[in-house]
Amino acid sequence: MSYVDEIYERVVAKNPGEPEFHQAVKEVLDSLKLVIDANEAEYRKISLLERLVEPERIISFKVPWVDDNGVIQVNKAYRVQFNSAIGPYKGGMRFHPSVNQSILKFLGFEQIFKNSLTGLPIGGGKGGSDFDPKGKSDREVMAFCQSLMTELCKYIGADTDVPAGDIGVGAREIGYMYGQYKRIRDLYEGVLTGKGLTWGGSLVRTQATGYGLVYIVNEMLKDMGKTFDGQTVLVSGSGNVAIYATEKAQQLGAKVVALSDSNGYVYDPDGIKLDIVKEIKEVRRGRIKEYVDAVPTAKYTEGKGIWTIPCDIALPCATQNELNLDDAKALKANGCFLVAEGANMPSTREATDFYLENGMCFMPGKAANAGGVATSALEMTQNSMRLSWSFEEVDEKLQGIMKGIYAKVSDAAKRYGVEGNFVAGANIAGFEKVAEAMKAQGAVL
Ligand code: NDP
Ligand code: 2IT
Repeated sequence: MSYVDEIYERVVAKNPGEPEFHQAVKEVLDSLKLVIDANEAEYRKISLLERLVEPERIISFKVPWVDDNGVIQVNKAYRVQFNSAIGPYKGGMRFHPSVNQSILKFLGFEQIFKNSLTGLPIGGGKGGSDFDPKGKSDREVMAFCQSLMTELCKYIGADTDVPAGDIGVGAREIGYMYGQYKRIRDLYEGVLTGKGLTWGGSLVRTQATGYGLVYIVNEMLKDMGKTFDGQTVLVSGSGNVAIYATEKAQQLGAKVVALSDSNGYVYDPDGIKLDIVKEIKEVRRGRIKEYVDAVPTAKYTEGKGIWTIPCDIALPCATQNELNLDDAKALKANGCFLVAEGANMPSTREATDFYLENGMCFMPGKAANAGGVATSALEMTQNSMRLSWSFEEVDEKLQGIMKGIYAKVSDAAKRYGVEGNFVAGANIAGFEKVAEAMKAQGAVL
């Protein structure tokens, strides 16, 4: 059996009941076959893959907090410190009822390669809780965040592990967690990113993931002799990534016709009016169906189905496995030629294989959504230097980073004889840097 297959079997056997983690490992290992087969003896000798698929540390803890009725609630929280070969653990915190160890391990594993692709010195980590911020009062969210940080603050630090936002964690949650960290540790340091602009945050961080996604798609389009101008675009989700992907795509002349949430999707053939979406989602914390109250010519449909709308470009920006084989087929049948992932692993493996086998241009999340964490790393840099850069300065750096990622990903695919396969390109290019660092540092991780 090949080294890669052997490791995958071992991962499945040793991590039972963790399907998302198995899925993420399989995708990466399948791509790495090309590299590993060429260097098998060397990698086997240092047990590189055994070490790569095992998190350095998982902290799992209970978060008790008091709700508005005076009742004590208990949630589970985790921080997966996956790999620190190239820098301190870096990755978001997700608050969603579906959160479990499998999901956080898949996200932490992906983050290793994504962070490597940015070219910045950040290792891979992820955390979160099964706490659901939906429908909670600000005071309840504060109580939860403070209780979580009372425990988490023992394990993180500006040079150790730097969490940020993800699903269910935005500026409000980062603020409450940061305040509690500072209070307990008595350190005013860049321990979290995505902070508010008056207390150490970076300009462009809010927009970074969505903007970065559109910047890398722009590079892909350039190579095909196309531009965003006049393209019809579907964006799933209506949270942080979806909103700013829509904003930048519109600025570049695209027509974004749909957005969604976990209840359903809106279709606006005239083009989504983003100021209305921002008011609903960022101010009122409402649902996407409220869009049709303000825009009666738009249509709201309950349930899945967004991928059946005809488009040129699809940008899944909600959550893992939101786009399956049937969705991929529907996209292709209706004229979609390019898919780029704002979310982490939104396409199932079958959908991904379909894009690649049917001539669709596809950029996987670990490359396409790396602009968020890259800008987080720029926030860390500014915090260390104790200064802040202008919007234009950060945006320019972000554009440079996304161009760099596209170049690395396409180059790695070419080097290994799979030109245009950006799944292989992203996994290989991300892996190469981490593997070299692990080799150099010896049997410490
Ligand atoms: P938000 O919480 O701001 O928004 C999440 C959006 O996705 C909401 O519209 C939400 O709908 C929808 N969604 C979440 N879970 C589900 C589900 N199970 N089924 C259907 N829809 C769902 O999160 P972000 O925009 O920050 O994150 C979106 C994706 O992007 C995630 O995969 C995240 O890991 C990834 N990402 C985020 C980065 C960041 O900087 N924020 C960076 C890189 C990747 P509803 O309100 O109904 O739950
Ligand atoms: O998935 C991701 O890359 C994020 N949620 C952002 C992580 C970060 O540290 O900014």
